[in-house]
Amino acid sequence: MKPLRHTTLAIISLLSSLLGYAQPGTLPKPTPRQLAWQPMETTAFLHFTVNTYTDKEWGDGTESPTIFNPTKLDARQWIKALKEAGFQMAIITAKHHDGFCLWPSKMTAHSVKSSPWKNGKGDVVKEVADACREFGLKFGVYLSPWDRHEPRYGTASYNDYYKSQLRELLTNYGPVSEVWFDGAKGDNAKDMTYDFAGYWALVRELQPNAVMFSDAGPDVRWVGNESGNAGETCWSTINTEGLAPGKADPKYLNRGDPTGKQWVPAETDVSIRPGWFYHATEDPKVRSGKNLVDLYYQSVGRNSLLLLNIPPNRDGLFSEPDMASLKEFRSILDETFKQNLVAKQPYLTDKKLGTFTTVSANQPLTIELGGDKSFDRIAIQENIANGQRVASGRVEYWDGSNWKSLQTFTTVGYKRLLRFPAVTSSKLRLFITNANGAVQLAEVGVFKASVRE
Ligand code: FUL
Repeated sequence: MKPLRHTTLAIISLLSSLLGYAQPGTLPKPTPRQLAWQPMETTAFLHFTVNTYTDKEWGDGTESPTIFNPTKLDARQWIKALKEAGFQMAIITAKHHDGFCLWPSKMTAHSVKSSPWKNGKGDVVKEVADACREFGLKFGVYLSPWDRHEPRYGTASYNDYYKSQLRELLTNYGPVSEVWFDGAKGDNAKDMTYDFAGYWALVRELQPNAVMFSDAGPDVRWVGNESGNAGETCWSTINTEGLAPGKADPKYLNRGDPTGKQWVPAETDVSIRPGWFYHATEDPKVRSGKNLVDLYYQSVGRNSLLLLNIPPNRDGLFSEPDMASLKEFRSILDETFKQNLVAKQPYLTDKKLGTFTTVSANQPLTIELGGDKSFDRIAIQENIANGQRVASGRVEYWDGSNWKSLQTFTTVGYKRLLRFPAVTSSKLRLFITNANGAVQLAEVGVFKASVRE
């Protein structure tokens, strides 16, 4: 290598590190399983256990399995409603903190097999997995590490118990696309060192295509709140090297870290109701379809993925208000995004993330609308297969005689959605003002929102 090239590289590297970005060429990239996960956009959580019958959010493990009796349970009703509302995966709480198992685990009697439901012959996990297969949704499992029932909890042998349960869930129900390791643990809980390295190795062995969620990965990270808000700036990268498994500096969960060396995108988990479990008193407090649309903009529209919880009720069904909101949610989104007003532009409107136009910082990209159009939403997407590069940008519109500023934004990543009062114009200009290398712009969409938004 010639000395001059050395110097140039050294300058680029110094500038990149001064700007606080990873250096081109060393940009973290998603694994195939992460790349398959991100475009699902809307996924569902199903919180269901003895709490549904005790009206609690956290059971203490002393609940009798005899209280679990969802006489009208119909997982097909849940998954059909989710399918019609555009959800692409459902994750069931196979075991929550109370330790009650929704499947007949061989490891404990504290499960559906000791309940009156179907005379102890039922299996909620199986019904959900089968319904997901029938309706074409991916299937995921939540298995709480914190277990307030199992006597082995707090001793090393609990790790064997947990791994045996994980093995049951990952071998008996077909493909599993996500495994959720909840980091929650009560203040007065027994001390317990989880063998996360062992749990993760087992998932990789049994379900190599599944992504794993915990507070900080290995594949998917927590967004840092349960209110449905990804960071206005949201990088899919963080640093986890040298930290305990599943740990990261909490300050980066919400917005990520542009200097992060690991690709661990944020998942936004939030409930359609105030609680995670069903409580009849919360029937009037179900989020409206319009409110769910806001959540979509605050999560998917900020480079995250929405994991919306819809808790089945005591009968074992989704309740009417929840069903109505899901329906309204999808019909508003469909109406808003039905027509991309961008006049055909190679690659940018083909709905393929892998075909892109390369844009350098501060080089305007003109977007023609083919005549005057009224619009109030813009969608921008990067080809994340090659990493995340946009740090900031702005959009201008042509008012007939001048370019006028419309919106500024920060990160893009998988998707950035912009919402603003309607303007009428025939063309736009997009500037990437700061980026971590040449930007691979995959999609640009310009839309007029549904009046119901
Ligand atoms: C939390 C749990 O404590 C809640 O009950 C719920 O499962 C939520 C998704 O995660 O950490």
